[in-house]
Amino acid sequence: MTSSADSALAHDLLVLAERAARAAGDLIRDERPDRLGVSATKTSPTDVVTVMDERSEALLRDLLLRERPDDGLLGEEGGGRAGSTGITWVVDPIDGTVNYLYGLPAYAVSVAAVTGDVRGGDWDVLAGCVHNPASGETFTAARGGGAFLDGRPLRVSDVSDPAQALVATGFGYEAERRRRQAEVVAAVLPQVRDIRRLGSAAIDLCQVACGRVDAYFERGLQPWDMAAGTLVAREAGAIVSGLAGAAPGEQFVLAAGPSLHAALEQILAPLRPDADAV
Ligand code: LIP
Repeated sequence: MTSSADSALAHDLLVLAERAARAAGDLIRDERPDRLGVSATKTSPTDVVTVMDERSEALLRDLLLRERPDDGLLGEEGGGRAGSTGITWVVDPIDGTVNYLYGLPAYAVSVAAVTGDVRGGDWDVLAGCVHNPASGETFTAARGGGAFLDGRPLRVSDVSDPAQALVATGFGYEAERRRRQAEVVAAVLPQVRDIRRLGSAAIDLCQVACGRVDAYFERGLQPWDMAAGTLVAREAGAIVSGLAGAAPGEQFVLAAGPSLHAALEQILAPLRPDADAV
């Protein structure tokens, strides 16, 4: 992002992203039925979809494409729609669906405007918003414009020693992957301050951005889980990558401040957290 025109576009996209995320957040918070059920499952019987996931994504789709009808859109619950502007909206209508289903206040609406090949993994985020309607917290970032929590600028922590690091992580829904992920966490746990498992990648990445955790890693994230949160974390000074210089993506994501990232990667890499079988 270099020119003032690029910055102006990123700002305009961020304004729309935040408006959409807040509107969807109000919907899922205020219209959550007392007896919320599971309307479908995906990769496993515990990978659930609720009617509110579907309603939230419909609201996001309608609002974003009403304002920008020629953009593309990729949502967790509705597949994709190609656009002609080069900009694709990547949305997670409820990130942390299981938390939402159980009434745990750690879920978010994640909205990002990206350019490039989203499905192919070669994409850049221009603007992103992660809104937690339960807490009311809204994380925002425009490319090159910094990261903010409710308008206050964010900076990652300066922890450099893994033994002092509070590290967030998450797990997939399939048993065999969870078994491997548990092996990785068991090996990491004695080498760090502690582990946190919040249940939403979008929120985890934003916690790195504001220093509430010092690092976050996970295997298996989809573009909608991570697009907005990755920009927020990077704009707050985090390095967000895969392993060995790879781009962050479904294979693996590690987000940490620059003084911690390499030391934590040295702990993680030998454990092969980017592989389901070793
Ligand atoms: C969630 C991710 C989280 C992961 C959970 C789940 P969902 O996304 O944000 O990082 O650990 O297992 O995949 O399914 O709530 O949209």
